[in-house]
Amino acid sequence: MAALTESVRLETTTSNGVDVALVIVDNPPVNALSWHVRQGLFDGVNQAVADGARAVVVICDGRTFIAGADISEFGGSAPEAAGLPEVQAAMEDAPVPVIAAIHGTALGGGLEVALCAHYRVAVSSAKFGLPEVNLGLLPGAGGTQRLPRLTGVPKALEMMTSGRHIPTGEALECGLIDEVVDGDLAALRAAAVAFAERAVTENMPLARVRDRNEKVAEAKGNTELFANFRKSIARRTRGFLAPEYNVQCVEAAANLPFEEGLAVERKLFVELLTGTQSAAQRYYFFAERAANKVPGIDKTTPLVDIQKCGVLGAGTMGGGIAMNFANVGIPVTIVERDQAALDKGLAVIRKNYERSRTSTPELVDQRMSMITGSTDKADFGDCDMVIEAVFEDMELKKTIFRELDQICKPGAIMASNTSALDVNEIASVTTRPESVIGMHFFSPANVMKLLENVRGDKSSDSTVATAMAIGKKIGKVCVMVGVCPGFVGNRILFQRRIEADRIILEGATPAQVDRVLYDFGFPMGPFAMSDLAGLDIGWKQELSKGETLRDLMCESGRRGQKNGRGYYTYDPETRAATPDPEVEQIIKDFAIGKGIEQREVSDQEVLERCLYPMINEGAKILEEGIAIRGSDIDVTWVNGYGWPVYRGGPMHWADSIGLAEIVEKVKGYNDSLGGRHWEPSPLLERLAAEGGKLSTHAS
Ligand code: T1G
Ligand code: NAD
Repeated sequence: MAALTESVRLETTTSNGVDVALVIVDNPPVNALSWHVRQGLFDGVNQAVADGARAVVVICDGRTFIAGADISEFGGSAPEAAGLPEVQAAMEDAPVPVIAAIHGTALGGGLEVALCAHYRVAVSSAKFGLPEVNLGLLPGAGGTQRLPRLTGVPKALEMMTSGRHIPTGEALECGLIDEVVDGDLAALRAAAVAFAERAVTENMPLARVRDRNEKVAEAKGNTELFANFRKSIARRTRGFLAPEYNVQCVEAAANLPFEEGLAVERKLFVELLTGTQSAAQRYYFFAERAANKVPGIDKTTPLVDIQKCGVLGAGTMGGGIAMNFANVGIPVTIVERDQAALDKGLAVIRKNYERSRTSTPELVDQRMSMITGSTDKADFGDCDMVIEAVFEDMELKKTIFRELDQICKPGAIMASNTSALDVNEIASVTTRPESVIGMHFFSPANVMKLLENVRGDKSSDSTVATAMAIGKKIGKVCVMVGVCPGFVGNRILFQRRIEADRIILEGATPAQVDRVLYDFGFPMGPFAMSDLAGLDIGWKQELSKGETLRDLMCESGRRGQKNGRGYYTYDPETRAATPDPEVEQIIKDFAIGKGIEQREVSDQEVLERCLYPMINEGAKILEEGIAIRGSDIDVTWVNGYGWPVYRGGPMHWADSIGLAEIVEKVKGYNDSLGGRHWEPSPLLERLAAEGGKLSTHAS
């Protein structure tokens, strides 16, 4: 055994007289292609050949094969080392068979390395993908030219623009791998060495993927194929640059010789790598992983073992929350106040399962069998965690928590799904506030990835750690926040709403505001969102006196999408939204009644007045320590409120504009418009003065 670099070693073994060299990568946590890995691979393959090995196996220690280039090295100053193309040439042009032995995830540059082996062997649990598009990139080490040569063009297009990790069965079927092994790393090693021996004894060809053109030839000049594919992903990839660049590379693979295709790939890769979108998406990659980390909480913090969960309230949120636990095999008891409400709630859950794309009758029954309905809270007695999702009313929630305090077993976690109420006040009515925490899911709770965990003043480390761990287990992106009205997400949303409601009184139209935010990258603007949620949430006809625009909208019979009339009118067939001149008149009259002058409002002003108060509020949230770090605010808004990930999030975006510019504008609007939301955050001013950043600020 010879150590080549700090993370790669060379071992040799003999299999029935055939000398096989193993180049072994060991670079935890995910064997990323850091400089010393690339150098080690290069040295390893060359030395193995020089030492007379009859075959070479490239394999990794730890939990996975190479999961890609080392993203943390991008834009950094890693020491000089062999480049990936050199490593790949050493493998591809080796005079002996090179076998890639894959377990865990072969992703990005890792799969591109494997594609330069002559053969690929994998364990049955392995996954394969080129997810660079999720980083605003494309496979920059030949993957765009080699993958379609193995899988064919349609498969490569789908994999590269979705970033999907495909399982072994699919990989074998599409020709990506040559052999599957059941078992662990040791079984993989043995199988790869046996395959290498066979490759030698049976004189198997040194098949270079780059030379296999038959599958790409099928798509040569087929402009319709690419046009149809572009159409099929247009909606999902709106605003992103990388998906189109990936398609252009596959087009080059179909229409150009390998080397020319490689040149197209290189050019487009560098364009993306040096652009703002990939910088934002790479920032976001690490931001999402950082959000998992709560200071003072680590692997030694005791967790409550959630074997059974309870949900109180089977309404809009309760039902979705229950599905999350059932989906990961945790039995759920869901309790409603009466049988009718329970039956209605369970019926909605079943319908949601039935209409999901991946559902089968067996799966629906299996999931429903994990959910037990009841109208008796005493059935929460054996639950390890109970999540309350009843009406947003403090007195009701306090009554509920007093009852849960009596019912729940010692050590059980009692969580509230409140969207804005004071978790400390709710906890204060129990004898065990240390076991109380906010777990704020987003609607629809079985779909939205974000989970805002709200730490009360008395929530214990164990309660906090358990909420983060169980959140990850049910597939959520968790952010830990402190107690304040609206927590992080809604509190920032409120600021945008204030200005959106104000600017339409000054002459901007709801459609203009929505278009500006839609073009910015949000799935929809605030007024279309109101129409979707319903204009009458919390509105009481008997109390309505036409004092607010919302009163006037509701008094005019508008309820939003649900009755086809809101800020827009909705086509009953297509649901298409059309701006409603009557609404614009209602707004104008209301504004004039308030003595507010109408004027031309520019799109830039709309953008600044909707987004800058959000940034200012984010800084205030950091000042108050409600968020642990600036990037958590970005994770909240990207996952919970549709902030376009290719802009990183409100904090990253503010940094990209420059905080001095933001402060100057905030002060300007504070002078001209006023309102607490325009009072500049001292932290924002300080960071602007010091050249600091919001996204990397930690409270
Ligand atoms: N580079 C650097 N660090 C990485 C990394 C990478 N590629 N992948 C993961 N990490 C770190 C991560 O930050 C975390 O650190 C720890 O590893 C565990 O990750 C030329 C240009 C492999 C499926 O996009 O999808 O190749 O927080 O918490 O949930 O064409 O990580 O513990 O300090 O996510 O088990 C393409 C990215 C790169 C794959 C494991 N590859 N990684 O998931 O663990 S671009 C990717 C993942 C490229 C070439 C191009 C996932 C995972 P820390 P984790 P996990
Ligand atoms: P909902 O009105 O759809 O459902 C509430 C359910 O609670 C109803 O089915 C009701 O019968 C039940 N309920 C009321 N009192 C009860 C009691 N004493 N015992 C048992 N069940 C009882 O409301 P929702 O939208 O699901 O909201 C629930 C909670 O989640 C609220 O605190 C809300 O603020 C929060 N929330 C809502 C959303 C959203 O978008 N709807 C998002 C995040 C958080």
